[in-house]
Amino acid sequence: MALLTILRYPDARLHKIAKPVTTFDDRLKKLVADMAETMYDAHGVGLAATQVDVHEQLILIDESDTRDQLRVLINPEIVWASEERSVYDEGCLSVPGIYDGVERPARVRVKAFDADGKVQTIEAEGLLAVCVQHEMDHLKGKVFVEYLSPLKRNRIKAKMQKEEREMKKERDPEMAR
Ligand code: K1U
Ligand code: ZN
Repeated sequence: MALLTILRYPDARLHKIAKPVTTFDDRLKKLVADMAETMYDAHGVGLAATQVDVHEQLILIDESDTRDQLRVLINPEIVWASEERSVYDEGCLSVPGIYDGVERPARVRVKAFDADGKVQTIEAEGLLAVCVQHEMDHLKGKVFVEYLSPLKRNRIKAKMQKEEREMKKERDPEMAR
């Protein structure tokens, strides 16, 4: 297994549209294993392939307290969403340290394949419903900060760009001179 690099907002690759998975082979299983290691290492509840620069419709979620209930959703589709909506303070491994309220349908029914190509239907509410919708947005090239006001989004972008410059300087002190 291997730890993968998580793209950080405002990296343009986070806005690419993911393509459907067509082959359920060992390459896909290795990608799932590497993404799971990366998600658990980063203490995330979810991870979309887009975030590790793989533009295929694959998301992982583990919302359990025990961190041993991995869900693998391939080519996920929302087949039903409740009219009732709820607001949740979302976070994102691609926008570390930023949390803000996003309103979405409170419950969703999702159809997806697992890593063996078997169809599954998931009835999601609470954190699972939030996370499924957040990760599916990643596959469409959308980051949760795009739900926030332009003022908030621009502040977040500036903060992330400043952090990126500081991290670059730490990696290459020559840049600081
Ligand atoms: O980067 C990601 O897409 C993963 C993201 C999933 C998510 C969690 C909660 C709300 C929306 C999306 C995270 O794992 S964020 C970090 C986190 O561990 C967390 C944040 C808020 C609540 C619970 C967990
Ligand atoms: Zn995210």
